[in-house]
Formats: sequence, C-alpha cells, structure tokens
Amino acid sequence: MSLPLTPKIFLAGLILVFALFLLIFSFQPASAAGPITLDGNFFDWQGQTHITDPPGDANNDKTDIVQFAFATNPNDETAYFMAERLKGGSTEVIYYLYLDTDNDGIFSEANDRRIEIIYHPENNNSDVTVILYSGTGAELGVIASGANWGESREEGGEQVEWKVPFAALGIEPYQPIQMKLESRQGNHASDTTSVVQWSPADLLGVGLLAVILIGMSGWMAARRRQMA
Ligand SMILES: [Ca+2]
Ligand SMILES: [Ca+2]
Ligand SMILES: [Ca+2]
Repeated sequence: MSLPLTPKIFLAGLILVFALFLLIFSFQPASAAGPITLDGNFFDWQGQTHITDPPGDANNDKTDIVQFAFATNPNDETAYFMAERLKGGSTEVIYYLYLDTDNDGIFSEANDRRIEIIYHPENNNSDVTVILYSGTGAELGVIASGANWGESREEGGEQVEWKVPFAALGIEPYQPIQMKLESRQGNHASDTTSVVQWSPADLLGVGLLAVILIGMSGWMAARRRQMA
C-alpha cells in the first residue's frame, strides 16, 4: 500500500515540522542564560542544576566546598562542572570528582571514573589541570593543562569550571550516573559533597529527534486523512 506523495501533503508535513520546530525551541531556554563556556567567568552557571555543601565542614576554608554544579550544552556530548569553595585567594586546591558510571553505587570499578582537578589561581588568571583516571586509579588521559578556567586571585579564587566528554566517561546521553565531589588536603579528603544522581543529556539532539518524530506522525496522519 503505497500512495503517491502529493505536493499538498508534503507541504502540510513541512509546515507542521516547521511549526513544531518553532514551538519546541521557544521552550528550550528552560535551564539558564545560555550555554556553558569554559572561560573562567561564572555568569553562565546562574540557574544551572547544582547542590550546595555546608560551610565550616572542611579541614580549612580553602578546601571547603560550598557549591557543586553540573550542566550540558545543546548538541554537545560533554559534561560541564563547576566547583565553588568558601575562600580561595591564591591557594591551590585539588578536587577529585568521582563518577559511578554504571550507577551501581560503587565508585571504584574499572568502568567508573575519577577526575582530578588541580586549580591554581594566579594574579590575573588561573592555571587549571584536569586528569582522567579509571575508578581503579589508572590514568586514562589529560583533559586540560594550563587552562584559564578558574577565577583569578583578584576575582576571589573561589570558582573553577571544567569539562569531561561523555566518551571519556564511557557513557551515552541520558545514561544515569552518580557523582560526588571531594576536596583534598595532602593525602586525605578534606570535604566531600553528598552523592548526586544525574543523567547528562545533549538536549538539542533529543529535541530535534522529537521534532522529527512528531513531524513524521503528523505527516502520516495527513496521509491517513487523505486515504479516508
Ligand atoms: Ca564560564
Ligand atoms: Ca563544605
Ligand atoms: Ca560503579
């Protein structure tokens, strides 16, 4: 049963897809101001998903985590993160971001990941190194070195942002994972956030897919009407 695709039906389908495209994208900016940019500025994190951590629960103010935020950008299979500490200045801080990529509550398996973030504020910029490890401690690669992804000493030296591609985590979009952020003091943990569950997604890709599916179902409905 194949009907000829008349220009009228095709046009109707096209208009429907376009209308849905406009409708869905007008609802897109539900999250925040705009995409995350790794630039050492932090306006882009306003309104993004985050957890807070109480002040005063760390070995000292400079390893005291107060906020941990995470986000994705449309059509970008990359996880973005931001950490804020109570006090910074020019003091270096090291964070461990633990990722339970198979969501089984265990962070120390070979498929799990640990990201090491070394944030060193300088007078007018910052020096950020990001290293990827497996959950068992094998080094898998350097994601960044010498990146200016944090506040300078003059800006407070409190906030740092970084990224990890989904591929480096071995995850697909919408795969649920668990995470916790820890600050380090020598060889020990100083402060650790609560465990948070997240399903990082590349929203635009899924939005487009939804538009295509809805558009196709609309076009098929038009065809059925034509047949009736
Ligand atoms: Ca930024
Ligand atoms: Ca804290
Ligand atoms: Ca695991």
